[in-house]
Amino acid sequence: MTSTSLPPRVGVVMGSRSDWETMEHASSVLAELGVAHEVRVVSAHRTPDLLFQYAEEAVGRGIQVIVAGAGGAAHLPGMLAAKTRLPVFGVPVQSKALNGMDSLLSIAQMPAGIPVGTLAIGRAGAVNAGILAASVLALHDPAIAAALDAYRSRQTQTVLDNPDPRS
Ligand code: RP5
Repeated sequence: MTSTSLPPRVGVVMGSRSDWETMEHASSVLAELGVAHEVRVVSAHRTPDLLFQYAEEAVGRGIQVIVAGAGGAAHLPGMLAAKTRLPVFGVPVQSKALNGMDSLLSIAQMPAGIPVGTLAIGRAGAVNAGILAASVLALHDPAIAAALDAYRSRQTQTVLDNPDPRS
């Protein structure tokens, strides 16, 4: 699935269909910012060969940033980063057993030399991973830069317009 008919520039991948409830927030904000992206389930443990293939082919397919979400033994972002030089932003999915602390530590504690930019657990992390991916593309894309500026202005104005938390 791609968000537009344009070739995807961001790959939003996740370890399981069950991660979509979290990762759809990354996809939504990318769509809002006009960033062509694809969405895929790629499991580090259940489909390891697909993981390697995805990472190895990503640059050649025009993907410029990868947003990867996983929960529990969340090895997907780190293994993608091990196999591609593209920036990888990792989203720790909130696991049932340990509330996402397992996911967070699995994604954050990478060895020196293979970085994963690790976001917050859950929805906030997914939204911010999408925004960060757009920010990277905005360095060389004026339309995405303008969309990001407008997004931030709307967000600020919404807070300013609603100062009373009781109403
Ligand atoms: C991880 O295991 C996935 O990223 C998911 O968060 C977790 C559970 O997967 P399911 O058993 O729901 O498919 O690999």
